[in-house]
Amino acid sequence: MDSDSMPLVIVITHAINAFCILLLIRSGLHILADHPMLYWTDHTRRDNYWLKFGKKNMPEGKLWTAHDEAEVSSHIYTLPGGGHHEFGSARNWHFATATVWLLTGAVYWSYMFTTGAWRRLIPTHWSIVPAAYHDLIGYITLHKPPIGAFQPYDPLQQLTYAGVAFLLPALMIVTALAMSPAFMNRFPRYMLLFGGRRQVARSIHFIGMLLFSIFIVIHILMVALIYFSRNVRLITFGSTNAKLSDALTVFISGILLILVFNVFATYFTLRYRVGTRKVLVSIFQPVVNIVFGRLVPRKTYNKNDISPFFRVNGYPPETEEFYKLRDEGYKDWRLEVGGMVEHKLSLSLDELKAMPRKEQITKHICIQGWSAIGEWGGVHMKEIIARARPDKRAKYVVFHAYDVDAKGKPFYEALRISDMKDPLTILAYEMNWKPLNLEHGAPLRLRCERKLGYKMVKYIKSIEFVEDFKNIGEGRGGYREDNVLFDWEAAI
Ligand SMILES: Nc1nc2c(c(=O)[nH]1)N[C@H]1C(S)=C(S)[C@@H](COP(=O)(O)O)O[C@H]1N2
Ligand SMILES: [Mo]
Repeated sequence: MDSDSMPLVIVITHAINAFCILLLIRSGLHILADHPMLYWTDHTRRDNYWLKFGKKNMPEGKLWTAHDEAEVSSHIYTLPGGGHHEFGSARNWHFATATVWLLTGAVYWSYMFTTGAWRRLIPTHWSIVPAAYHDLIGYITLHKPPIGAFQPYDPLQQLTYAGVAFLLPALMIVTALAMSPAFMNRFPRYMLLFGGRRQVARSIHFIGMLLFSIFIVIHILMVALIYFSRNVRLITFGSTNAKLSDALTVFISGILLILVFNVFATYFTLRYRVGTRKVLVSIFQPVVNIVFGRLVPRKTYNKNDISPFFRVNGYPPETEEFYKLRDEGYKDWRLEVGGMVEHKLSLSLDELKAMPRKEQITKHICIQGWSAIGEWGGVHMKEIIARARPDKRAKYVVFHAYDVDAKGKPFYEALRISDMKDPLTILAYEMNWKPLNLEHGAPLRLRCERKLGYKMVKYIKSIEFVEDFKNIGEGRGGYREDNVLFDWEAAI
């Protein structure tokens, strides 16, 4: 056998990639399980999906929420596995791994393009197509090509690898960006790639995952069946001159390491929920902050774009205090504004309605995956800030709500004061030109269009300006961050 070699950079990036891809697929499947429906439209309803997993059907005539639609997913196929409670961890795994995967990809792509090594994969002549077809027929009819056919790859292999190493990752990145509310609302033209529809990007991202999975299965089979001893030397030591026993030891250890890591990842994530969140978030948060943190939303829609159906998340408050306010048409309800401010405020609904009115038609993106377009009418947050005059030291605004969970913990979310200056950050008392109804957050809710839905607090009770949020709730800056381990930035 002629000696052959594979550059060490490729050996290493290939190994890291194998490690990441499995984590990405498994955490991605858990994310999907939290809203197990895929659509081609952003007006998501419970009957206009093109693909649905699970058997749940929501009751007619009774209030249900998108959280009720989440499916429990298996610890084997998904990371970490479990119900909605662990969905935040799944996302944290997905984004932390994606960060490592992107860095690895950057090293790999830089190497390929700066050294001319791309010629190993990217075809430069059309003749590769018939040659690849010839190979395909060969494989289908179970004819093993001679070893000399691999220089270093045979044409079919070269085409497939080029697709998997360049096109498919690019597709995953392009569709991932289009799912971020911050990115989507800042770059509406980019969204035209997907007909302006985020759900198209989400569906294609899923199909990309399927293509990766199909590739992985066939790839493993082929390298195992065709000249395995050559392949295993190349992917471990980068040279066909390596000793087979050494190569096998490294290869088997690598596979075991990946399997053990996956088992431990689930165990640790469920056993040390908060600690795992901290580590994972610290990996991707800086990247999210740099890439998505400064994107000021600008996209608004027209009256004809409004969705006929708008899902609900979060049940209306069930406290005596709130029942009384609700039953009396919120006449005694007051928005209390306090914390580090010069002027504390206590505003009735009529006083809020007397302030300059702002109206906007925007697309809501829930972290779970669904979306809908609605009209929101209310007061811009800058009106509140101008009247309350927060202290210079205050950095965050905390929105406290009336709803309390079964353990007695109230809903709240903290955002940056700078987010309040966005043209699309309002306190809405109106939806689709009607007074905000009970399900969608009466009497007042936040709209901050660069964020995912969970930041947009409904049933607002008070607003507090603070320097830090570590003394509120569990200190992670929001009810969802505290309880289901979502990340704080809520931009992707
Ligand atoms: N007070 C409160 N606000 C909340 C929630 C909640 O449970 N309680 N859920 C959030 C989530 S996860 C989403 S997606 C949106 C949903 O808004 P909608 O019910 O109007 O669709 O509200 C957000 N605001
Ligand atoms: Mo949500």
